[in-house]
Amino acid sequence: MIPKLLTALWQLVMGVRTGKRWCKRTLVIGPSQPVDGDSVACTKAMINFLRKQGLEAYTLPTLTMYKQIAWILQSDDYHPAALSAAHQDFTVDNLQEAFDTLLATWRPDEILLLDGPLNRLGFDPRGITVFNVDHHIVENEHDDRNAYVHVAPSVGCLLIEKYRVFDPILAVSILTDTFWLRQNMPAQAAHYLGILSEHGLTDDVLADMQRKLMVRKDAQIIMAMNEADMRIEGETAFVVLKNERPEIHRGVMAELGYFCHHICVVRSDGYVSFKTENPEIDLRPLATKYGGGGHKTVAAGQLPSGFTTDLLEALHADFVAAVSV
Ligand SMILES: [Mn+2]
Repeated sequence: MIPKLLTALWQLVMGVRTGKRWCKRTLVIGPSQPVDGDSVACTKAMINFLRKQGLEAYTLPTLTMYKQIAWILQSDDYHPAALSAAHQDFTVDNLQEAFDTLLATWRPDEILLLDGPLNRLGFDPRGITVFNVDHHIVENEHDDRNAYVHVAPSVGCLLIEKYRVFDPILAVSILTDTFWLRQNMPAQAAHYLGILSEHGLTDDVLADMQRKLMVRKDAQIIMAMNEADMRIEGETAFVVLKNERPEIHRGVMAELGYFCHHICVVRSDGYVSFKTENPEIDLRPLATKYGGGGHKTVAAGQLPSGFTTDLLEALHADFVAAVSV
């Protein structure tokens, strides 16, 4: 147990040093989707960081979880109250319900939303303040009472740079969002890995993390591609899946990356991923038009439920136009 006085002193010092005073009770979460190695690793790092100083921190169950990253969070990262309706893999069908159940027992002073904008929170925070740390720039960078939104390879890099969180697990955040230092500011990312290596990220730890991240692929990915509407023209792939599983969608994106430069994959529930290898192309206007946002060369959108074939055709035409430069 850390004496209350020390905790208060630390809160004060960090407040002056980083511009952020951490609360007594924080609920640390990622966006409702996508759940990925950045949001989950950052969640874990922040829980460790806050608890080390004698503060209370928990996360909420998520709507989805992947084998690759399921090892990062353990049961004690969740408040027992929030787990009452959760499945064995700590997922729930209804985030609002999980949050409301938690509130009945444990009310956080603040919700810390990592790696996604406020509109991806996925539930009504019931009046609790949300502080947002994100590297997806929708309009402008922010550094104020409600948010720290800044360009970076991953949110993990922002936690390192701005908030002096040096948990080795943040290597997962960096590897995930840069596709193993291949894109999205890879040299910057290497710089942040260097900082982590001075704070406990050893060769063994990093090798072990990578082994855990590289699990065998799901053969359902092949099946999903087989039954999808696949339009491949030259270097451009436009694919409409009959499947709505996020991990299958991600797998299909990854497979197509071996063959195509420009990829758009629509999930059966309307979630759309956009990706291009051409750094001259900006996919954000397209993603914004289709209800989403993201990075210049990797973005996502959301079609309304029950979307029509007309909308799909319009999306196809807009995507082809956006990548034809
Ligand atoms: Mn991210």
